[in-house]
Amino acid sequence: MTLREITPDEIAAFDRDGVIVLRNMFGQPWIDLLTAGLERHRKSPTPRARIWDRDDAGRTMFWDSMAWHDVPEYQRFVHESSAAEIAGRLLGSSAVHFYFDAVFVRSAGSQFETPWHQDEPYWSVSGHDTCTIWMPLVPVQAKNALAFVPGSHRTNTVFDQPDFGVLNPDDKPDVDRSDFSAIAEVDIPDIDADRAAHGVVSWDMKPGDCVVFNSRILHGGSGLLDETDGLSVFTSKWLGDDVRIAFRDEGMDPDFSEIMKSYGLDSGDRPGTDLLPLVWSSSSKTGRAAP
Ligand SMILES: O=C(O)CCC(=O)C(=O)O
Repeated sequence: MTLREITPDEIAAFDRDGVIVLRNMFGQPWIDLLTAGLERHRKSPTPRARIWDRDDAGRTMFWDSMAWHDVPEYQRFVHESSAAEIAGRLLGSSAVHFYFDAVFVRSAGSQFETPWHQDEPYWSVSGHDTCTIWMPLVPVQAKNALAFVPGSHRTNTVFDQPDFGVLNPDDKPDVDRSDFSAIAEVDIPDIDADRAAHGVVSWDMKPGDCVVFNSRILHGGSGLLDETDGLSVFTSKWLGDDVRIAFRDEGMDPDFSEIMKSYGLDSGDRPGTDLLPLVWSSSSKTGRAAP
């Protein structure tokens, strides 16, 4: 059960813009649960965890992904919160599989801005019907929140996506690298040079609010924090009806192909198994835990 129904207008706006902010979708118990999960997670990160940025004053940006296998609080959120249903309603999908969680944790005053990019070109799956639910666990101002170019999820352009593997000030070995230059048709436009011309949107948000975005939308920013403000964000990634496993020749980050293969998944398969579980379907109406 969601705190409230997703309206037809919201579904239409998400389809048109590729992004929508939803207010008060998760009650405080879910925020407390994810905050406790993040605390546990930070003490025992996955092998993929990495600092993306460390400045001279010691401020950091920490990232990790697919930690839910080891973090019971994340597991509970995935299976029992309304997140899967929100994704399913907005995507117009009849079945929603969980893909992975990722956290983005900036210490107070971090100036690090996430480079503009699309998500789906990096993924070990492909499809239009995918989304991320971006949830700040602390209040965030619009100027510091993740920003989006509405409608850019509809472009068929293959952009020269940034290589996130270079974000590695601690020189961690064996990080995923990506190079789209051989397949890219165009550079990502200089969106920050004229955000208004690109119609860039972001929102003041408080814990319980979320932004849901199609994984093909151009997004970035989410930094330049004031000296007293940190930013902890929990994201969950969801897969809808047209998604297929897709092991790409170049660019997978995070590269989940090996773990997917170990679960018997191969390119062209529909998501499934305990790795990418079916969490919600329009017919089952199993309902989610009350917020
Ligand atoms: O929060 C951020 O800085 C980046 C989030 C992001 O790029 C994503 O969830 O795909």
